[in-house]
Amino acid sequence: MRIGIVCYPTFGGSGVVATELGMVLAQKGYEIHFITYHPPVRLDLISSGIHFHQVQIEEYSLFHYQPYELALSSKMVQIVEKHDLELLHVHYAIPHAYAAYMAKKMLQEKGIDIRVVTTLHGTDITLVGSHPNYKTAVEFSINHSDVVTTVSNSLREDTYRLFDIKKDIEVVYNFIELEKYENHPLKGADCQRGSIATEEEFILTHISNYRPVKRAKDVVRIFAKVLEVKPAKLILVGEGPEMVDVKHLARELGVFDKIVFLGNSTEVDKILCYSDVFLLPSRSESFGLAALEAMAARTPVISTNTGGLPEVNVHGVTGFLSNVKDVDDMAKNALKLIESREVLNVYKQNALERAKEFSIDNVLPKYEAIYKSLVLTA
Ligand code: GMT
Repeated sequence: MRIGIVCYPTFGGSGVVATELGMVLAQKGYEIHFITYHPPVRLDLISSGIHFHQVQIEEYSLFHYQPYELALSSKMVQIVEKHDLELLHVHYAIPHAYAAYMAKKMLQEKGIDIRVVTTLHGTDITLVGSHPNYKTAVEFSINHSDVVTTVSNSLREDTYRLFDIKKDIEVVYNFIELEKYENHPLKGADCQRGSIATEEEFILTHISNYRPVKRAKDVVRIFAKVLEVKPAKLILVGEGPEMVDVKHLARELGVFDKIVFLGNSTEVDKILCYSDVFLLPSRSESFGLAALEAMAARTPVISTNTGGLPEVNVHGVTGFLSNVKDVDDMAKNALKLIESREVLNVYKQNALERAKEFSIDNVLPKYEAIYKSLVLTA
């Protein structure tokens, strides 16, 4: 099957899911065409079955905003025609589902019936998509996709609650490629923790894009409370608008020197290999792919109980859930996890066992069934 995948090529979870899905499909013999403005960060371009088509924007001074949707939908039409694609799978509604609808209409004029799957990822519904400035177009493009999926039950409910949706929405959870973690070259070789922390220190980790929705300053507050009781280090991975405030707060609380700032990284699996506790105190989170990646690396999770997080992180088993902003509770729970190495090892094993339920082997057949149902009825 020949499939076009449209996504954001950045470090965000939706782009990661789209990229990893495309790469696994290509390994299974699908012909995968990524259509984005930049090669996706986790894309291995030199692998068979993977093609990349860059959406280029002509800068024209008349425009205050360059018309990306026009360039994207034009590119989709060209690539569908040139490579005889059978289906477009767009990740993140804004503006991908809208551009796909336009491409579909343009292709219809040429006698081509392209099927469109839209996967909703989170903020395209909760924070951005339902804003009155975008809602009409987002609702329209969801209703005109052939199949709509969400990455959790919680996001499915949010979509029905926030929009007037006339279609069935199917939940297809995010997935993990466990082999990446299980066969990691560093596994069993103690992950060179020594380069990050002393033997007595526990390692807490947070990975995000440091947008306000992640509440990254709560990570520093939790860490400061943990440090009052246990020796520890905090690894911060990623970059984003709140990083300056995070550093400022870390200095204010006197914990700056105990934090390792790693910036954006494509080696998340190696970093998680060092970690003892993963912190995700988000205000809103449709799924929490970063938490799942941590669990796959045997790292239990301290998170909020918002959105889809309770569908991933099981309270008291793979970590703990707390109310948004309840820093005291999250710190208390983190201390429960690291009470002793023996206790921590139990949670670590539970985290891995839970992650296995989201293995690509369980999730991929769901996407494949959707693709087949659409292409065979075309
Ligand atoms: O969390 C972000 O800011 C990035 C965002 C994205 O769209 O790339 O992540 C969303 O999609 C991920 C993949 O499905 C989910 O795991 C994240 O929970 C979701 N983020 C939010 O809902 C805030």
